[in-house]
Amino acid sequence: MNPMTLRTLLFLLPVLAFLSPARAEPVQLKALAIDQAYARATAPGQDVGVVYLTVENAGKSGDRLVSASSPAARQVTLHSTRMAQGMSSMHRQEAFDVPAGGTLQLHPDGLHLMLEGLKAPLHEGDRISVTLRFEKSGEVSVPVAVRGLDASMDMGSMHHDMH
Ligand SMILES: [Cu+2]
Repeated sequence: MNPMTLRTLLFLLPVLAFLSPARAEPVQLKALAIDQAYARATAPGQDVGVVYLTVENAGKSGDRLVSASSPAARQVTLHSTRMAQGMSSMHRQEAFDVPAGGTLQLHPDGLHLMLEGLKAPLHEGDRISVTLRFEKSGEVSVPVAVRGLDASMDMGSMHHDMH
C-alpha cells in the first residue's frame, strides 16, 4: 500500500465509523444506559411493530421501566412472550425490572415493546423514536433503527389477539 492510500484511509476511518448505524452511542439517563434499540420492518397492512433494546443499570438501586410512547404509534405497550403447547403468545406487563448493577434485555422470544396502531409502515433503514419512562430515573427519548424483516424471529406468526 502506498503512503497516499494509507493517508486517505486514515482520513476516512472516523467518517466511516460515524456513518455506521451499528455504532450508535448508548443513550444515558442517570445510571441507566439504553443501547441497541431497534425495531423490525413491518409487512404491508400490519399495524403493529416491535422494539427491542437493552438497559444497563450501573446504579446501586433497581429501577423499573413503567411505560413507553412513540410518535410513530398510537400507543406502546410492554409485553412478554410465552410458549405454551407449541404456540407463542404475548402478554401485557405492568413494568420491566431493571436490576441494580444488572441489565434489562428485550429480545425476540422474551420481553419487548409493542408499537400498536402504527401511523405508517416501518421500512428498513427508517429511524423512529421511542420515549421510555422509568419509575425513578424519569424519562428519555431514544432513537430506534428499523432493521429488515430477518433481524429477529418471525413475530408475524404470533397471536396478537391475546392482549
Ligand atoms: Cu407483543
